[in-house]
Amino acid sequence: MKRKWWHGKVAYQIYPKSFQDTNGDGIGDLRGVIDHLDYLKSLGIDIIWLSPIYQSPFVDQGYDISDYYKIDEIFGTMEEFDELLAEAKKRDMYIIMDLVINHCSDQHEWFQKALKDPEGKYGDYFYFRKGKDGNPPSNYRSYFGGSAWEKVEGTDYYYLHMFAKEQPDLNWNNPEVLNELYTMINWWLDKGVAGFRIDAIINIKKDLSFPDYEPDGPDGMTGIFRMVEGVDGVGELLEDLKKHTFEKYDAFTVAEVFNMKKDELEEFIGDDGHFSTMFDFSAHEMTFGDHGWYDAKKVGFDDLKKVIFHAQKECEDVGFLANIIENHDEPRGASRYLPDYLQNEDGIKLLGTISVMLRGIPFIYQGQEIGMRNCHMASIDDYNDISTKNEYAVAIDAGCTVEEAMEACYENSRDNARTPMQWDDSAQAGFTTGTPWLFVNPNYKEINVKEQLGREDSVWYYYQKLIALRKSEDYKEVFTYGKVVPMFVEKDGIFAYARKTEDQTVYIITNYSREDITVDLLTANEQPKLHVLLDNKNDVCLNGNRIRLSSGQAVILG
Ligand code: TEU
Ligand code: CA
Repeated sequence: MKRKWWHGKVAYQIYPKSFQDTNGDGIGDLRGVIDHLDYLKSLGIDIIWLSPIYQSPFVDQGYDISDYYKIDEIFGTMEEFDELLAEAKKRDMYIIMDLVINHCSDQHEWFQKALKDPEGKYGDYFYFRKGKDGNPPSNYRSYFGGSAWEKVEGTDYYYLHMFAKEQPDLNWNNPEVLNELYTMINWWLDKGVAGFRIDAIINIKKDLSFPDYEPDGPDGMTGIFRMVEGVDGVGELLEDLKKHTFEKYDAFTVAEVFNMKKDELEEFIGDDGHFSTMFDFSAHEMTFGDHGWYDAKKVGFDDLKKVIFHAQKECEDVGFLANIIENHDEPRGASRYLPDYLQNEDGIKLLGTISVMLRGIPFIYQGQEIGMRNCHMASIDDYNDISTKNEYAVAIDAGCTVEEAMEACYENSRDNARTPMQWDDSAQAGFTTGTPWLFVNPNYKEINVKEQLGREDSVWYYYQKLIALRKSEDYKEVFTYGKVVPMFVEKDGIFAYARKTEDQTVYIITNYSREDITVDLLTANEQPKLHVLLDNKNDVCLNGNRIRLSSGQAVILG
């Protein structure tokens, strides 16, 4: 495998709206990010991914961009962005932007012009098609509910939107569109961003015959993912994209790709893949219900163990995954994956140990480093997210009670992870002096950065130690390049693996059961003396090669 500059780095996702407000308008801003660079540096972060900060009407929280060359004024100015780049550079940190290019906002100039003249130049920037006998061109359901085709008033035309109707899909068959996008991407790279997290990119290739499919629900429609899955050729588009942009800058790219197949991994994240890396969503994919959040499946720790090992195995000779337990679209990992009896700091540290020490690029989502949890809001009106509102409606339509539909939001809402960052125990968790744009989780009195920075055994310091160990001189080689070798896979309650290079081995062993568990690590002759490198409870019982872990204990030995 070729060595790349980003190997061995640790990344952190900032959701700018909820990170830190500095001017009292209740919305996080760039100044708030700049002010916390030292905070992130001390945690051990190298790469910062900013969720979208471009000009946007925020129908989908900035994933609907109306001008790719502007910073939205709620976040600040381009000067402040340049300042952020410069300040990050001073600290040897890298900024990556969110690249949302499957679609733009309906307020984008291109789309506004297209609406006026669907048959003109800008009409061809999008997918305008005539309806069929008074119906949309095909029976696709968008990701956020309802038809993926929106009628243009006063014409026979509909336009395609895989997400909200305010997010029209860009026509990737039009060379002019590609040219516009490549120019824009290179403009940001020239500015000094180190790369991109690439949004929803697997959706860019359409089947231009837009075939109808057998309905998969009572609405007579089929989820639009069906069309994307059924069409070949996305690879050519992605290769072209890379050649014209990222490759020239040796940029770091992390793609949002779901349901990747093993035989496509090399093409996507191999040495010369379309992307540097992509997120491992295999745990999240397990939750997909047949209909929506109301029938989402629970993922237990046994399942988590299975899918993580599976994903690691598939990639070990190919490339690196980006490992997450949560992000801005997912509930909090602590709330989602940990059993009731591990809903505490030990459990949260255990989960962090498993994720951060895997082979790949760890991505820590803001607040994960203090163990932030899901947030229960009283009514659907308190939620802001477009997807949450849709899934709630789907649940009610399917016959769920309000309580059941709310329960589905508690478990799955994207707003669970979007509540403001909890900095301290003052009003609004120190996030803002004004009224926050989204409800602050009332648990901020107990769970906040300030409290944890004042307490040596906190989740925060534990994450700091995990990262420091991962990057330490003596162990960075094995934690970066060592293979993941699953251990005790048949043993209930143990999630353990070794990281192994030719001349070094370390062990990550965790007990997620209710009971103490004793395991024998290795046969004596295979074994030099083991040292405890990290222990979330600081009391591990290591006797030769025999180790006893209490419930919720996580240790790293080397
Ligand atoms: O998400 C893409 C995507 O496929 C989502 O529908 C995802 O499956 C869902 O959020 C899970 O609940 C990306 C962004 O991460 C998301 O925030 C945006 O809403 C979406 O693209 C549209 O840009
Ligand atoms: Ca602000």
